[in-house]
Amino acid sequence: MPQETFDLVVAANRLPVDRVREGGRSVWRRSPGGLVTAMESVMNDRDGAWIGWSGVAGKAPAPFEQDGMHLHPVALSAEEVRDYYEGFSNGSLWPIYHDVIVPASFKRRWQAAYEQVNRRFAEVAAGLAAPGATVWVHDYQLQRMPQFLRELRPDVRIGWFNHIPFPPVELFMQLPARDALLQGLLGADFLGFQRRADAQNFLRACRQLLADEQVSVRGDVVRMANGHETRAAAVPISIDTAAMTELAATTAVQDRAAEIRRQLGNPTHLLLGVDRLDYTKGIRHRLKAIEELLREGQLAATDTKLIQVATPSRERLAAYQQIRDDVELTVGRINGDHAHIGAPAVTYLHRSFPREEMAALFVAADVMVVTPLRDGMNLVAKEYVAAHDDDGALVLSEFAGAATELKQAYLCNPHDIARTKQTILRAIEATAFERAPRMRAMRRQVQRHDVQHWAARFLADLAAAPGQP
Ligand code: ADQ
Repeated sequence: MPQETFDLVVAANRLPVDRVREGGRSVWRRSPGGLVTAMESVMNDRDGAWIGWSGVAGKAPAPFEQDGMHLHPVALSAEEVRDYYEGFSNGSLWPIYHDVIVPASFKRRWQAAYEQVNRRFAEVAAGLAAPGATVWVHDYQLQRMPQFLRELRPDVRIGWFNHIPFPPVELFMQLPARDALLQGLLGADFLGFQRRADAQNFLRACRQLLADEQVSVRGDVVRMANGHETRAAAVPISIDTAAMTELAATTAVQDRAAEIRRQLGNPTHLLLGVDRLDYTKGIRHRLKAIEELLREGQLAATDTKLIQVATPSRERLAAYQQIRDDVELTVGRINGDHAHIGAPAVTYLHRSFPREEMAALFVAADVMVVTPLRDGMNLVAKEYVAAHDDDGALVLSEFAGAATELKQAYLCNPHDIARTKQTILRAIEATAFERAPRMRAMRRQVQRHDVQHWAARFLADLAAAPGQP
């Protein structure tokens, strides 16, 4: 029997579901997050399939349906998880694409596995795409896939979206696979980036590194020797704003927010940090600023509290074990110096929470502190703006993609601890009169530019891209 084909195929490293145990048996549960919500509505409209890794090494489970989406698992062996995912994706690409906050490592074995897995994704997509279908590829783990897919299926429209920054050419050049990565992406018709600066970095890399390949760049379009054209532009991602605002307004979430504040002794100022425990997120810099403010007496632990949620992430990699140790040591020291019995200065939570609890935290916090050293976008900043009322404040790093959109935030350079301290103090001390217009302007921005708008714009740009000669 011929395989069923689809008009829209989404490819991402992970499927939008996790395998969890429920009542003694193993079931699939939809992973949280705006991307899944956004793609779900697009996919239901267009009868789409999603291909990705299930999260478990070994044989791939059979295709299945979940929430109206056709899910097609791609198998990864344990070695491929080590070499393609932990190695090339997170040991080579992730540091280079985030300003080399930690040094990048390169291994030829990793590069070979990356090629192999990207080729497999392309083969699965080629088998599932209907004639003339649209294939939407996601993120830095799949940069070789567009070229492989174009070779197999010249008839399909291929788009790729980069969730993380695209580095300046001086850093990108360090990658031994640099030409292959660019050629891989040029298999697509349209490339979406978080910021204009990211698209510009990509175009500059093509101009500088592929000149000998008869590749020419005009405006935001790259033309290959065979005439195929690829357009690169900014399409900033967002959140399901209406859903977050609605959830935050429910009695259950409002009551829980009040309870959180009560449990902390009703502090005058409640600060909040929410990040994946990643060295790019600037958690150490944030803690250092707050520790100094407490030590100098500019903040008092009796009336100012910080909740830091640090979601477990990539725990098998040494750099992630290191950042966890550093953060936990610092939290321990701050509490040792400033906590009172039953009243920690920093409440540190190293686990995942349901959406309702996250919303309650956003509602409860007077000041949201988002201080990445480099971040593609940062959805947490947008979630806070959507969830909190007018009497809130967002401290936001200039190095988060969100800073180009949320201009009314209290912007800071997290490397500059002295100024970051001043910015945090300003946000804490701001009057309701100063805060309200900033919060309203930012909320309007995320209402107008929500994740549904993002997905529609990406697909429209992909459909309109020049593509084949
Ligand atoms: P991430 O680096 O994962 O994403 P981010 O944009 O902050 O970062 O998104 C994290 C999401 O996870 C948010 O929706 C947040 O609410 C949720 N979350 C965090 N901690 C949680 C916890 N403990 N429990 C439950 N939920 C939690 C990458 C890029 C970003 C880019 C996104 C989307 O690194 O720059 O914004 O993709 O493109």
